[in-house]
Amino acid sequence: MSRGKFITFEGGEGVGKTTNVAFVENYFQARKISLVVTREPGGTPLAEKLRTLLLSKKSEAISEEAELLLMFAARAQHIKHVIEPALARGDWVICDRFTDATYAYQGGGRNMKISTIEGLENLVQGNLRPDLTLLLDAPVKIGMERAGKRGAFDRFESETVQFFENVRRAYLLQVELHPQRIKLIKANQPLADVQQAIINVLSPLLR
Ligand code: Z5A
Repeated sequence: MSRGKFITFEGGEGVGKTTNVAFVENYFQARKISLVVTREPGGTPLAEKLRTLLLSKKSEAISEEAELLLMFAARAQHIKHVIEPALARGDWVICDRFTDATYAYQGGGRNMKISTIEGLENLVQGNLRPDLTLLLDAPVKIGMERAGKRGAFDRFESETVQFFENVRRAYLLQVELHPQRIKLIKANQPLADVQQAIINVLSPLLR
């Protein structure tokens, strides 16, 4: 049994990750690929509890250090109980956000040291890295407008435009640092065109 592929979706808020994860789920299922679709923070009962705490605006003020550690605590559970077992049994894993989000939000957004994030990445993930990452990129204003239509904002969604500009810049830096792994998809175009661009990136994996 060969190991499954690990594919992550990334991008700022409202760029279309959830929409396109569902599209790719259908695309792979139609091709009889056995897969697990999951998300971060979250994906296990404990990690989902941590997600609720991280997104809630009602909790006590969360320090930047605590936020970073809680993201990696959730990730450690997710890897051990969901991602690694799935890959080992040959399933593909599609994950809505992973560690590139930590570089973007905690690194770019909160200004946490990159070397600290790298240390935690190595501790929690060992050698595990996504085989492919699709970064959906759109101007911050577009993403915020799309996300804004949903109503109440969570703790991250309540951040400033400048915060999201810093997040976007950090994501684009990740593409420069990992051009083989991370493929940039222009998300500011009609959904059908976004989805065609996604298929163009995924289809070589299926050969
Ligand atoms: N976070 C972190 O800080 N550090 C970490 O390490 C990790 C996460 C893993 C939760 O993420 C928060 O956790 C996140 C970062 C932080 N906070 N923020 N912001 P999340 O993924 O749950 O939250 P999100 O980014 O806010 O996701 P989202 O708002 O659900 O956005 P989305 O999934 O990218 O978009 P969508 O729901 O698919 O689409 C939004 C709307 O746009 C919807 O009505 C669609 O129909 C529409 N849409 C989508 N594509 C198009 C196109 N092409 N044209 C027109 N309309 C479109």
